[in-house]
Amino acid sequence: MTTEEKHPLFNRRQLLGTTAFAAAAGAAGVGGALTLSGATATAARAEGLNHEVKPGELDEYYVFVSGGQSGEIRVVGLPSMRELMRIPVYNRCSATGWGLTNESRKVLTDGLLPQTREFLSTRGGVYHNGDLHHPHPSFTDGTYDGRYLFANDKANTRVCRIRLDVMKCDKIIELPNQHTVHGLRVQKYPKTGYVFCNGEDRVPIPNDGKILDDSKQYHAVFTAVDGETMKVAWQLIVDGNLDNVDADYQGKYCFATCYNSEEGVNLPETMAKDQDWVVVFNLKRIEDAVARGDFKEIGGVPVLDGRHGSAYTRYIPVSNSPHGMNTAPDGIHVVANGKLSPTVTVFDVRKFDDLFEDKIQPRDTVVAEPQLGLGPLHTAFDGRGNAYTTLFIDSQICKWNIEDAIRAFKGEKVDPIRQKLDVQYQPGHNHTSMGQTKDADGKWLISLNKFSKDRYLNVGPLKPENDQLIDISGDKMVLVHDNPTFAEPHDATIVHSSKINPVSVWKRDDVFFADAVAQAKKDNIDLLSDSQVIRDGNKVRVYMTSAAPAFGLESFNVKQGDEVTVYVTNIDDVEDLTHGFSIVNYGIQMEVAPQATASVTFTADKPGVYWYYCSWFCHAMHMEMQGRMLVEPKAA
Ligand code: CUK
Ligand code: CUA
Repeated sequence: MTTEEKHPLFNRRQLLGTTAFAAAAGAAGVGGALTLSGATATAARAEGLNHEVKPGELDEYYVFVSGGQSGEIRVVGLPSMRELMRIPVYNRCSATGWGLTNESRKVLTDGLLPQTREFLSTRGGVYHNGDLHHPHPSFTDGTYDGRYLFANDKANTRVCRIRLDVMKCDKIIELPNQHTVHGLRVQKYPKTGYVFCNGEDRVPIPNDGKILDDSKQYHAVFTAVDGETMKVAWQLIVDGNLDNVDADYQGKYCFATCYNSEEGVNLPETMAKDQDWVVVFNLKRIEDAVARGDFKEIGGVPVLDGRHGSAYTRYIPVSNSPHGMNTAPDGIHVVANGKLSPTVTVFDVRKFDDLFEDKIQPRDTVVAEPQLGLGPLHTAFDGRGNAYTTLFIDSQICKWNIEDAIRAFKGEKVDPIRQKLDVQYQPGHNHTSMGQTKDADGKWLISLNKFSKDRYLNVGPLKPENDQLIDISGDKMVLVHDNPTFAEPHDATIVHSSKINPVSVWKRDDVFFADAVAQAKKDNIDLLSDSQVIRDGNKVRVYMTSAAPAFGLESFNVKQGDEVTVYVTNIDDVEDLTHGFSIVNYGIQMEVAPQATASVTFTADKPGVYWYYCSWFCHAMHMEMQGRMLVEPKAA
C-alpha cells in the first residue's frame, strides 16, 4: 500500500516533498528508515501550515482578543486558538478580585472625571460594566514593542492601558467632553505616542442638561491620549460622527470613518445620504496649534475646532456608512470599508500632503475602489500585496490584490478579486498575523464571526460567537479551525511571541502595589516577613504573609464596625505559585501571585467567626491553608 492510498488527502506535491525530505535525510547521513509519521509531518508542512499544537508545545503567536460587552481582554494562543488567560479591565472578576482589591479599584477610579466620581459614589464607586472593542499594542518604528496594550470602553467613554510585562491593566482614564469611545488605534511611528480615540455619539458640550433635543448643537469629539502619561493630549470637535480609526506609518496622519455625516439621531436620518466621509487629521498642524495655545480649554483639556474649513482636518467623501479603517503594511495604502456600500475605498497616504496644501481635491487621494461584495466591514493584509476583507452580509472573506485594484481603477481590465471563502457566519473584524505592522508575515488570518448558528452543541438561547482560523500562506485561503467565543470579540491583534516577554514573578518594587508598600513602611512592617495587626482608631490594618501552605496569621481579631484592610504578601518566589485570599460570607476574594502584595478594604459589619482560606490551588495542603477572622460584637 502506498502512502497515497493510506492517506487519500495527500496529493502529488506533498508526496514529492516527502521523497525530497527522505533523500536529504539519507544524504546527510541520518540513516535508518524514516518512520511514516515523520514523513507525514514534513509533507503536511510542505503543503500548508500546521495548525496543530501538540500537548507540551507552545503557540507561535499571542492573540489579544477583545471581550466586547464582557469588558475583559482574552489572551489566546495561535494557531491552537487555546485561551491562555483573561485580563479583567472594565468588568468585575471573582477569581482575581478585580474591582474588589484596593490595587484594582485605584486603577478603576483614579482616571474618572470628578462628576463621574460623584455619580458613582452611591453606586459602589466604580462602573460595573464596560464594552471593550479595540485592543492595540504599542509600537516602535512600525512594529510592536511589547510594552503596552490599549483598548477603548464604548459603554462608559474610557481608555485603558495593559502592561504586557505582567498582563494587568495599570491605567484607565475617562475622556471628558466625549460620549463613547469607539474606534481606537495607536500611533505606529516613531512610537506610541498617541492613542487615537473616536467619539462616536454626538452630544452637547458641556452635556449638563441645558441643551436636550436640539441635535444641531450636538458635537462629536476626536481625542489623542498620550500613551505614556495616560492623559488627554488634545481633542478636536469634528463634523458628523466617528466610527473606526487608524494611523499611518510616517507619524503624520491618522484617519477616521464617519457613518453619520447627516448628523441624524435615528436610523433613517443617519442613512439618508449616499455618501459619508473619511476625516484625515494632520498631527503636526494640531501639535503646533496646541503649542502656540491656539485652542479652547474645555473640561480641563485643549480642544480645537476640526470641522469643515479647519486647517487640521480634511474630509474625503466615500460611499454610504463606511466602517473599518485599515492601513496596509506597505505604509502607503489605507482602506475604508464600505459597510452599506459593496466597495472599499483605497487611499494613498502620500497624497495627503498635497491635500492639506489644497493642491488636489479630496477625492484625488483615492487610488482604488473595488467592488467586493455585500457588507465590507474590516480589512487585513498579508504583506504580499493582498488584502482580506470581511463581507458581513455575504458571510465571506474576500481576498483581493491591491495593485490590481489600482489598475482596475485606472480603467484596465483586471479583476482584483482572488478568492472568496465562506465563513460561519457574518464576520466583523478579521486579522492577519502581524498584519497591522510593517512585519506582516502572511501566515494566518482569523475571522471573528458574529454568529455560530449550527457549528456547536446547543447551549440554550444565547449562543457563542465563532472565531475561525484560516491558513493564508498559500495561493488559496484554507479554513482549518473553529473556536467558540463568549461575548464578544470585535477586534483582536495577532502578535508574534518573540515581541512579548512577560515576567513570571512580580518585582517587589512594582508600582502596582506601591501604596501597600508605602503604608507598610509607615506601620514599620516588613511585608516579606511580618504578619501583624495594627490598630489605628477604628481602622485596622492586617498584614500577613502567604507561603504554601500557610498564611502568616492563623487568626486575627477586629471589632464590629471597624474598617479593615487586609494586606497579603505572597512570599513564595516560585513560578506559578499563586495564592488566593477569600473570607467566607464577607464577599472577599483576591489573587496574590508570586512576590505580589494584594490588599482589600471592607467594614466588619457582621460579628462572629469567619474563616478565610486560600482560593488558588497551591499545595497538597491547600485545603488547610486557612485561618479565622474573629469579629467582636459591638458592646450593647
Ligand atoms: S467594531 Cu465591532 S465589528 Cu466596534 Cu471594530 Cu467592526
Ligand atoms: Cu495557597 Cu492555595
